[in-house]
Amino acid sequence: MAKTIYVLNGPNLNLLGSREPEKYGRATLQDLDALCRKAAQKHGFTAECRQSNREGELIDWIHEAGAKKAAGIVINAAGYTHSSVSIMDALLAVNLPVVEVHITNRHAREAFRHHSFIAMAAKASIGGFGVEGYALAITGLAALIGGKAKK
Ligand code: CA2
Repeated sequence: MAKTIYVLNGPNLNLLGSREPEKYGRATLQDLDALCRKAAQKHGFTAECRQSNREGELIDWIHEAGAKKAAGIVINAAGYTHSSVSIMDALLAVNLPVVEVHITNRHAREAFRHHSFIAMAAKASIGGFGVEGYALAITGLAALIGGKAKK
């Protein structure tokens, strides 16, 4: 059975496609999930896509990924990126390969978005490619852990 990559999305990303399209694009969360499933499949993995507006739920899913020995985690913690020591601690605790992804280039935005707690628990970070960045993050994670590309 294909190993699983958890794709976790944080607060407000359920609004993708319906608000601020100039910043976050027109793809919906459903479109994003489909894009991730396709990218994972291409590398011989299954994507388990989840979104929550609650910090504790995101932490529970990180623990679940650890308990189920997932292949890795791709995470856009959204606003929690800049505030959540607890999400960082959970990622460090499960000791899985983590790739941080952001839709926008947070370094080109307000100063408070420049610091990321998630980056401290991640093998790599990517941002500024819109939702396509998730496919790039999955491809990068697969390369890090030795996924099998499918023709
Ligand atoms: O660029 C990203 O992916 C962010 O993680 C998005 C977060 C922001 O706080 C980070 O600094 C960078 C905000 C997510 C808000 O999601 C929305 C999606 C559509 C419409 C409105 C908000």
